[in-house]
Amino acid sequence: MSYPTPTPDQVAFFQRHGWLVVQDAIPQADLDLIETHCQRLIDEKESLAYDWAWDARESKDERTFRIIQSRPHFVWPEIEDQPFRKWLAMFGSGLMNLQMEFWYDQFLGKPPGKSVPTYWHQDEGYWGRNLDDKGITCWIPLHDVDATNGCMHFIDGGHRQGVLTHHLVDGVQSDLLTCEVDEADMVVCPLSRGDVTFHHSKTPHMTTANTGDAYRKALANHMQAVGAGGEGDHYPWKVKVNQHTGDRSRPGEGA
Ligand SMILES: O=C(O)CCC(=O)C(=O)O
Repeated sequence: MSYPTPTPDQVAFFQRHGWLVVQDAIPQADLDLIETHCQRLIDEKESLAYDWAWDARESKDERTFRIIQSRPHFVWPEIEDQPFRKWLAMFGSGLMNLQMEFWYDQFLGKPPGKSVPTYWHQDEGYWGRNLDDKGITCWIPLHDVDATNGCMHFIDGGHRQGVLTHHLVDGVQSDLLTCEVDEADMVVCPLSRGDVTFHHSKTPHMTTANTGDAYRKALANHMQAVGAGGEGDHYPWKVKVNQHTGDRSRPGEGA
């Protein structure tokens, strides 16, 4: 199996809706490799990961890791040479009609029984005005997903409605943000292993809590337009939390 190129129909769908499901995009053997390395991020989460939904009642040493947030690169530097990495930028460029480059990734693991949703947000809400219409994300689940174990949900066409006001999530002391959306336009995207989603950096999206009996494991790959310069010119709600030192800062203050 080889990696697909975007068809004109897929490009038109993405531009209209702000999201796309690509079936059978990633070969199973490549997913096996990604999954093997990401397992270490789960096993050694205390030293290798943040808790993206760090409960405000927990000290740093007591974090329950309701959403494990880490980078495969920490345990697998060769990830940057993997075929799927090159494919992401090619496919994302086609969808955005812009030259896109890989920017950064996040492994997001939701433990069975004690996770929370990754609440509604737009990626630009985190990244700032610098990435205005210049980002795209490819979300790769490492197993079958549906609404019971944390699949992607999108607001259809939401990429055309500007950046919504975000705020920190009550009871959480990490940088997790959320915004209010009209769920009348919500699309739920169950996927089989090998399928992926792409979404525009302004598309509101969320994943549900994992109520299944195994870890929900996914790799989110963020791309930016070549020359965009990364995050910056932050919105006022943006907070940076360093979970190694406990430092909190507000880069968006005064924006
Ligand atoms: O996997 C998740 O829980 C959320 C991923 C996400 O929000 C993203 O890829 O932008």
